[in-house]
Amino acid sequence: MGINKIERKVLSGHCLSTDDALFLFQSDDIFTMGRLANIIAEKKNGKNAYFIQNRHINPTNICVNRCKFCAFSRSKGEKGAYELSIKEIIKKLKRPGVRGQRSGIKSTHLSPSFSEVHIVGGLHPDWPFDFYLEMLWQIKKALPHIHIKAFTAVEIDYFSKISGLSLADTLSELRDAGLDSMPGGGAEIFDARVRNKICPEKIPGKRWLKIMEAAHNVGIKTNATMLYGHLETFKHRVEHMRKLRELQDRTGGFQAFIPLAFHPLNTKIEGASYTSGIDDLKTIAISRLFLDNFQHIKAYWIMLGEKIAQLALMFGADDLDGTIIEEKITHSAGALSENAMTRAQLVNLIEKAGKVPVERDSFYNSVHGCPNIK
Ligand code: V47
Ligand code: SF4
Repeated sequence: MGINKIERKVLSGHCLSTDDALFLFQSDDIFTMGRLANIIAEKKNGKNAYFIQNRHINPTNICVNRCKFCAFSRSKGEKGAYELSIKEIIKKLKRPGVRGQRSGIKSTHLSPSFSEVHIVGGLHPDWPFDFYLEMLWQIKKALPHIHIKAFTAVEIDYFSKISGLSLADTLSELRDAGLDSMPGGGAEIFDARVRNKICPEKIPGKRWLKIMEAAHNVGIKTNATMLYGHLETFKHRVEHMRKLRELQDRTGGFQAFIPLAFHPLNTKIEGASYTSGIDDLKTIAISRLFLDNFQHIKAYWIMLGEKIAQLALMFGADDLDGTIIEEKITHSAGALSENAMTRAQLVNLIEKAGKVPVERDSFYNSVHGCPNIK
């Protein structure tokens, strides 16, 4: 096998094998991978690079799991632990946003007209399932036009446990209360041995996949993620993506794949460091080439940093995520990026990468009806 054989496979529209993906991870020829991944990205989405005006909210950092890679979570009563009331969540949603620290973004530059709220948080030991239903219901009542993308598969599993409801009923109740789609967090790395080292309390990979399948079966679209750059090997990454590709073949319910670059600060992963730009770009490119049945690959700029995320648009990614406004999970672990970007900054990054900025809704429809610029 060689990169030329893989190139012929890609150009003739054949699916890459796990051996091909592993070969690419072991290769340093990122320019060939990037060029091929860009060809596939443009076949799927033209020159479009998507972004969304959104806002992140984390209702609580109190979590019973305390994953070793998570610098965001706290135990109940610990210094730094917080809980937001539903009123406080809605107040945040009605406020334009906080200032960027380094870019000098003023809150008045941050558009209040975002279209999506992304809500994930810790597994709170005391909050009942009804609290989450009420949260969704109240947000919909206060801001009916906002799409609610909320709760990782890990939270859904926890809700099913605390409510005593089946997975399908838990998901249906959330959907009926206002849940529009789900993010892709909590997947981490499926390999059981590594998972046991980095997040021993978290649901197994098999359960994560089962919950996503159940969500897709009740009509809830989701994303999928992979946390990389900690203790896993390239083989673990390929196996992780293979399982996602197989589930996507069955349900078609994943919208985007998002490789999440591990951030080491304040975590309990010993000896770990930041990922390299080369590894970030390689992982984006290989995921674009391997996950042929995923329409979108997201370069989450918060974790990649603005500049690598921009380069990722030339390495197979077609989405930068959004304006974010307030980000706690990665910033607790030493993110080097800002907390927020304005719409104009996102448009500028995309244009300078030679792509067409398309402001999207949560289902990748252009909010202006056709590819738009500025
Ligand atoms: O599940 C936690 C990860 C995830 C660290 O679906 C860390 O559109 C790096 O899933 N270093 C939450 N990563 C974020 C997430 C996400 C973000 C943006 C968009 C979408 C989407 C999903 O963050 C967690 C975990 O995998 N995480 N700690 C860390 N130290
Ligand atoms: Fe809790 Fe999620 Fe952090 Fe794990 S990653 S400790 S489940 S908040």
